[in-house]
Parts: sequence; C-alpha cells; structure tokens
Amino acid sequence: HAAEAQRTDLMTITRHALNEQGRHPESRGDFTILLSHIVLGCKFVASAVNKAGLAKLIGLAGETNIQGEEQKKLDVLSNEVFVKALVSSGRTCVLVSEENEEAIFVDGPLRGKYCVCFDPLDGSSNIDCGVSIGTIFGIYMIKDKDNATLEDVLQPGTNMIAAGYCMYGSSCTLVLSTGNGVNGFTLDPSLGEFILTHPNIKIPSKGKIYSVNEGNARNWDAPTAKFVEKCKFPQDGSSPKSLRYIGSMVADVHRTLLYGGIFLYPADKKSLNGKLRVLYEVFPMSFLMEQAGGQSFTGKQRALELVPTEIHQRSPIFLGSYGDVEEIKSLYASESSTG
Ligand code: P6P
Repeated sequence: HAAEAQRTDLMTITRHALNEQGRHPESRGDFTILLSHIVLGCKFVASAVNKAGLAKLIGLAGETNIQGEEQKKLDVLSNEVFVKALVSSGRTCVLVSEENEEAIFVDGPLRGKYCVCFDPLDGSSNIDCGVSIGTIFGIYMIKDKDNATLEDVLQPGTNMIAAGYCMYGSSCTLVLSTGNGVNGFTLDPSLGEFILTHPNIKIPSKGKIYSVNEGNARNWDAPTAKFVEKCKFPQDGSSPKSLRYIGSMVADVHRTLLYGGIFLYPADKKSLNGKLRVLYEVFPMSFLMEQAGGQSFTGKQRALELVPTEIHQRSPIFLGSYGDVEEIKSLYASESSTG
C-alpha cells in the first residue's frame, strides 16, 4: 500500500513550491506563479531539444524548414520563449539573458517584483553531438518596487532568493533551491509534469573527481596548477582523482552535485576573469552548491559575495564538495600570503 500511495501521491514542482510558500505566510503566491512560467519555458526547450536531432528531417531550429525558411537557432528560440513566458507571468520587472546585450525592463500592468537572470540554453554548441545542455537561472527581489533599475540585478549572489537549472539530457531534470535546501525534479513526459525525484540533495563533503579543461593548463596561475597537480599526483598516498569534463556547465555541475568533487573554470593569462558569467552561471550554481552543503570560490573570495558591476561580467569559479574547495582556497591563501 505504501508503494501504491507513493505512486499516486504526485509531488509536482508546483505542489512543492506551494508547500514552500507555506513557510512565507506573507506570500501571495507570486513566486509560485513565476516558477510555473519558468517551468513552461523548460518544457518547451526540452521538447525542442529532443527534436533537434531530427532537425534536418522536419526543419526545426537551426535548419531551413520545408518552406526553405531559415529556422532560428535553438538558443535564440529558447531565449524568445523564456523572455515571453517571464514577461507574461506578470511577476518580473528586470530580465538579464545571456542572449541579450541589454537588460530587459518590464513596464506597465505586467510588471512584477522579481528580477530573473538566465542563460536560456547554456552549452548549446554541444547540441549537434547529443551532449546534455541546460537552462540556468537566478532570481532576485526588486529593491524598490516602484523603480526598477540595473542596480536590481547588480546585487551580490547572497541576495538571490532562488536559483536553479534544467538539464536536457537522457532525462529532463530541474534542480531548484529557494533557500531551504536543494530539490531535483524529473519531467514525466506522459504527464507533462516535473515530479520530485531527488529530495533534499546534499553534495558529498569530498569527492574523487576533478573537472577542468586541461587544454588551458599552460595558462593557469600557480595555485590552480598546483591543485590540479595534487589531483593527479597526490603526495599523501591517496589515489589520484578521476578527470571528468563534459564541457557543458549544467552537466558538469549536475554530476558534481550528485557524485561530489570539484568543478573549475579558472582565470588564465588569456582571460583574467575566466569564461563563466557571474549573474547567470556563477551565482546560480554557487547558490545551489552552498544550499547542498558545498561551497564556491572565485580564487579571491566566496563567489556569492562578489558584487557585479556589469550584467555580463565573468568570474573564475571553483565549486563543489566543501573539502575539495577548501584545498584550493588554502593554495590561493598561501600564494597571497607569500606574495
Ligand atoms: P571550454 C559552454 O560553452 C560553456 O559556456 C559552459 O557550459 C562550459 O562549462 C564552458 O563553456 C566550457 O568552456 O572553454 O572548456 O570549452
């Protein structure tokens, strides 16, 4: 009977959000409405990504269709769907997208109190070879409800109220935190619902995997080079770590969250701030890591304490198991103390 009850007691992401909302008596359900529109965008992208492989046959995104019309690339299409879904939710006031040079300000009757920073389809260069890709998002509350400005999204990550990602792979998994732990939901295509499959995710305190693009090794600074050397040739008699690098942040971070270990995108001599973007890659993934008991470091400070000055700013990032990030933090600390 317990198994039967379990099967029929469907904990959808919306129901889960409503339960969470119960923790905020003052809440009027705005966040739940915002989340349902983010979920709509994820369902659309999941469907389009799954068909992308058939693009040449049915002329989907990125190809010319049977009328010979140039179809939009999947990341552009996904961005349009997310922007329209977020604006039509009536709960947003400022949007920052990886695909839009300028921030989008929502005015008039559709303006709400949330600011959403998102990458609609991160890692989209991997679509053609079938590697998992994803949507990443982070959510701030507007500072002054009558006056939305860029300052509302140039806040430290510690001010984010929620963050998450949706990974489009062998299954479609949405991982979300609203500041009370991390939960994973898997899309059941037959229901069109995201069902709770990974309640209260906690990252192992130490891992056996390091994840970095070794091709950039000649450009790394000394602490990063030393850390990676220790992963490969440990001096304490422990076994070397395994290298796993997919090159799609959502996939690399999802594996790190579930299996433990560390994901690194360091600064290097070519790009002093690394490659990943603060508002819609570094902050959301750092928020999730901390909520799951891990941590996230920029090489100089706790990642969430960074105060961005422009919306597409980049930062180096070292995130994952608490113990593994501690090791690289101590290497940076000793470098700065010896100068
Ligand atoms: P590299 C994908 O292009 C992306 O933005 C992230 O998803 C991924 O982690 C990173 O870039 C990979 O970059 O330089 O290793 O190819």
